[in-house]
Amino acid sequence: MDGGTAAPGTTVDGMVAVVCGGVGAARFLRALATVHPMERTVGVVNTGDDTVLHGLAISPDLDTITYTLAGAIDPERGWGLTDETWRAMGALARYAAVRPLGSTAAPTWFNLGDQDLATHFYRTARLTEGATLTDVTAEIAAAWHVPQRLLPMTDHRVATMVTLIAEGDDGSGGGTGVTGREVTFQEYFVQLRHSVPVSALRFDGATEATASPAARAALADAAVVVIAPSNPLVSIGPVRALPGVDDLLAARRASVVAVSPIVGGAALKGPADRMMAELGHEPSVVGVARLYAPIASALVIDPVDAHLADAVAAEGIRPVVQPSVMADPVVAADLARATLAAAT
Ligand code: FO1
Repeated sequence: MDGGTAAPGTTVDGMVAVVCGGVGAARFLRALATVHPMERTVGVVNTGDDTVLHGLAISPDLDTITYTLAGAIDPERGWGLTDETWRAMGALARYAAVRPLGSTAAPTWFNLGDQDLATHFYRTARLTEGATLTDVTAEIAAAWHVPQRLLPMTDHRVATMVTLIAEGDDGSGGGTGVTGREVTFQEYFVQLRHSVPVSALRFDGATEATASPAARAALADAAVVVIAPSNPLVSIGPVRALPGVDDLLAARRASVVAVSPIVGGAALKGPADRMMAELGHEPSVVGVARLYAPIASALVIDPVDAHLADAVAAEGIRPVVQPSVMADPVVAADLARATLAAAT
């Protein structure tokens, strides 16, 4: 474990590692920066959402976190850059109109802003030169003057794949027997606007991949590990699917604390509540507790869920009741402080 001196407002002397998805994790890291030294914070970030479009390597969760910590995120969308322009996307529409049948050239369903494109150009060029995603992520964070250490969960390709419930199938397994279509995460999330029910998830490549050495060391050596308020299935799930990660967290679960992304039975952002229900998990803090009890000793839940604290405890994880909707900076800072306190 790391040594060091506690800064005002923090209860942790050493490193804090945060297991991250996108928007929820980015906002938690931004809050954490107000109560714990940024140089002693490391984010281990989901890359199961990563995609290649126009030949460009796109890492949405890494970019959402980088842009948020740099103060450059678009606050309404929660992804992409503020004051963005979309001229390249507009120009692409010309080619989409003449694309032959069967070609996937010039996709316009995934919006890449003119300035955001520079990040994907840089990442793609450096990966082509042989740099690892870990190297490139550090370079991009440095370019944006982000002091926190941001690590992709792996340097290997892991792709979250989503099976959609087939038309006419009620998802019970006793229906038509027809398996639904499997799509990439971004096809499900952006192209289909996460509006189609899902019947299965698969993390393609995860079993052959390894956590990057830096990510593994961060999760093993940090004084405290926080599981950010991200989707437990598609944001935290891919990190947990890497060989050895769950065992590593289970072995140190006394100093692992999770923050529930489900408040009052609804997701703070995105489809986590629906997806949990569709995949047979209770869409509540109790369902979250069940998922995290093997790897975390405490779960931060919002006061609207205080009546479920005993049910959370019955799952074998200690409930910590704390306002968790990061609506303003004071609530967010208090959440970060309480989360660290819960793990020590
Ligand atoms: N989300 C959308 O809903 N629509 C988009 O067109 C879109 C583009 C996009 C471009 C770059 C980027 O880094 C993220 C982008 N996102 C977009 C967000 C995104 O893909 C999802 O929010 C995450 O993958 C889920 O964590």
